[in-house]
Amino acid sequence: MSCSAELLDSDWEKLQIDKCEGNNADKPVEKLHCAALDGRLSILQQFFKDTYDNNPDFIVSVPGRVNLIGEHVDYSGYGVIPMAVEQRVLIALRANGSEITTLVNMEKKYEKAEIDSTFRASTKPLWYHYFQCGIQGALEYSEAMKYKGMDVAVWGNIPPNAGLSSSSALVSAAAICMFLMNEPTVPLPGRKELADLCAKAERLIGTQGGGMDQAIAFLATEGYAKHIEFDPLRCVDVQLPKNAVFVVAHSMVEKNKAASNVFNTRVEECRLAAKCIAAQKRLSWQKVRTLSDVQKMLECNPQKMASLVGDILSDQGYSRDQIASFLGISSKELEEVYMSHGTKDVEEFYLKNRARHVYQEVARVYKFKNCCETLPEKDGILVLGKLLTESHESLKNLFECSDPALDELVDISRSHTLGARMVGAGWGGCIVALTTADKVDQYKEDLKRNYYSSKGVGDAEFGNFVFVTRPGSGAQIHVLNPEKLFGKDSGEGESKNV
Ligand code: ADP
Ligand code: NG1
Repeated sequence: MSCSAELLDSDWEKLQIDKCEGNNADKPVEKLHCAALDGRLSILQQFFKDTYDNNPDFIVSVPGRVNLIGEHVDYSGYGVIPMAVEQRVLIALRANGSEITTLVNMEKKYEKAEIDSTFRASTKPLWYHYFQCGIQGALEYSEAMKYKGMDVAVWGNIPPNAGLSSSSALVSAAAICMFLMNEPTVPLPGRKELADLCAKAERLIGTQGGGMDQAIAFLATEGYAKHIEFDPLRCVDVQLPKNAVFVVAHSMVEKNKAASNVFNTRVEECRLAAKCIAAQKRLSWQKVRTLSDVQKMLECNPQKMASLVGDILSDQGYSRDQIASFLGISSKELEEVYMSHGTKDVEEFYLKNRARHVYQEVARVYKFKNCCETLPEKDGILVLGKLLTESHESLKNLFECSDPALDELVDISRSHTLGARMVGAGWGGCIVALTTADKVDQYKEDLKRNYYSSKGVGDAEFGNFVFVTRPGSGAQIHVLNPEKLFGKDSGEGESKNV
């Protein structure tokens, strides 16, 4: 089986996942009892004490992630290969015996908030709305779950609005907090269950994302990337080539996905493309929700689907009327039954290029995994780099979710890396580049000279924008009050510096 060539039909099946393995996916997040904290944990503990004049009972810690390959495919039902990053959201908490939760943040730009058990989505999401999503998700878990007020202090160091999943880390950590408040009456669910619950919960903010971010937040294994597939959630560790070094570079353009409809428009375009392909193939398109649904119905592999899309759909943008006539229904029915409200002001939907991106990107996910598993490191890393570059071209030209700043960073990266691409939803945020240890310093110098110096970034701040990243661990709970060590999975553990 060759990595750069087409995958054979038998390869597709072999590369799919049939189980959820590694890192105790069915077990709850373990509790680490720590007599003394250091690093960021102890700074947050002190901040909590100064604010509330009391010790926190717990500190919940959830990582951000960098997605290595499989961008904008999770909500179409397809797998991804992300890894957790070192940067994490930390939440210190203690029950306060009231109906009100007080939230303070170590960063001044996030204002203090007081919230109760109610939550209504807003078109201008505030930071604590993400916390409320997590709370709502936890409360929906079972009738036995009860809202309980907490004193909370938050400290995150995942660059926000940058495609590294800061929002999902916050949502996921908040859900854990509400479960901790309900122990021992309701025991903590397993990591997989929590990941599904938090993926659903984050949609309350208004964006219709897939489940990638919450899945890696809970299921990450230190030292490994993860191949994750959905419906149902399955995952397997991916050993990256030992000589591969991944560098993240922030474009300094921030994009809050929930504050505009660009993300949901892509979700809608993929859904409508799937329905139109199904209609043209005389399948019952009403049942089709995702590009993965129609691919399975047609029994074609994703690579073949990518070329089939070219025969069925046109390059032009489709109006609502054109899509309705494609499906043989009225525009009113299309809008009322099959479209979401968030895209009401969108006039044209680009179905062909969005679907082509998805099917080709899915092929790249399987090739990436296959390379990690089968190719010698020296050859494998070259192919991985090529896959990253192809992915970026596709996100830029077919999915149209890049940004000139991201394209510039990818261009600068060409000479010192094996490949680079934008990461996360896009329209700003970060790139991830693949290189080797001997090239990292020169690459960073290049970035500094050609990108960051003109933006006024000095040496002291440079590390906040450009950093080497290694696969980190999933969510953790640090128990500061030994009386709160409920549950048979709890036990002594070591709290690491974070
Ligand atoms: P990302 O790609 O980082 O997940 P989103 O646009 O989905 O970006 O969400 C980012 C939002 O999450 C921020 O605008 C902020 O409201 C919230 N957020 C992220 N990190 C923090 C933090 N450390 N403290 C408070 N809120 C945060
Ligand atoms: P970011 O960029 O971290 O918000 C979003 C979605 C993912 C996935 C990627 C694109 C959410 C919470 N996250 O990630 O599910 O669709 O975009 O691959 O919606």
